Amino acid sequence: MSSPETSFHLRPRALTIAGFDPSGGAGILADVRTFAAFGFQASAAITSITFQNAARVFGAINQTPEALRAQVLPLLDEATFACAKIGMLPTRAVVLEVARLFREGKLPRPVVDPVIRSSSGQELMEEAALNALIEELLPLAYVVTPNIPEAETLSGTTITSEDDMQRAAAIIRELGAPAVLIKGGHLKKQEAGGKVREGGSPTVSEGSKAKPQDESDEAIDVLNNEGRVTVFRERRVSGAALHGSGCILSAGIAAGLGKGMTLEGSVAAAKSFVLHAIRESSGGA
Ligand code: PXL
Repeated sequence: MSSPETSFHLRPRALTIAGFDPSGGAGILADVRTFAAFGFQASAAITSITFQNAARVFGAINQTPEALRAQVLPLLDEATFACAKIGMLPTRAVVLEVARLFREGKLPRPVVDPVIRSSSGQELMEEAALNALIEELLPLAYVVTPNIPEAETLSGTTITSEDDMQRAAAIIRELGAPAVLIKGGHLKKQEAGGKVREGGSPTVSEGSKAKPQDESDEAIDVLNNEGRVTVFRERRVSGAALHGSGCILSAGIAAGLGKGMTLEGSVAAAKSFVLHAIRESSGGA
């Protein structure tokens, strides 16, 4: 019989390059938990050590590009990674180094979670890093996964409806990302249109048909995969805002891709994993 350690070393490998949140809610610890749950051996390179709790971020010590490279290179010497995700990138220099590492060709195309602010509202990325992320990293990504405020920043638009989400996703694709998933958790309740679908089954949209409805109790995510739009509709879990849910989602998508699933299938699998985590954290079944 194999011990958990033995089987761990037989698993496919997944890499996260992200920030460290000591609370374990977000960042690398959330990614590692997610990769493990999807059956991967997780490796991690830290871009920043943050000081925070659920209420606020107190500060951070960002890593240098050299420290980041020094963490990643020894891993590449001995392992082949099935999937990768990128989270918090605090500085322009770190963004450029990450882009360089991926361009060197030993890593699979990453899921890029463009972490700009913490859920408690503090900046986690310096302003000068954003252009580098757009210019250098979006074209290397498999998919980029902004939430609504991040999608507004990337697209330069205001998002208050499902139509706006679709428009912003197309704009972010024009910036160079082959695929974009905009997470609608921050969309105001009355602005999400359409019918509630149980189980989060995706509906393929044939255009912009969103109509605002007050009754809507949905969380909507919009995926634009090389021009093919899929809208994921999920019943909103009332009162739920799980610190780190964006990290868990992007790690879960990377894991699905690492298992050879389609992007649409990976997003659906990651979403149900996040929903499970939200239900657990809010004491539900
Ligand atoms: O959820 C965004 C996020 C990502 N990565 C790190 C974080 C946070 C939010 O606080 O701390 C390290």
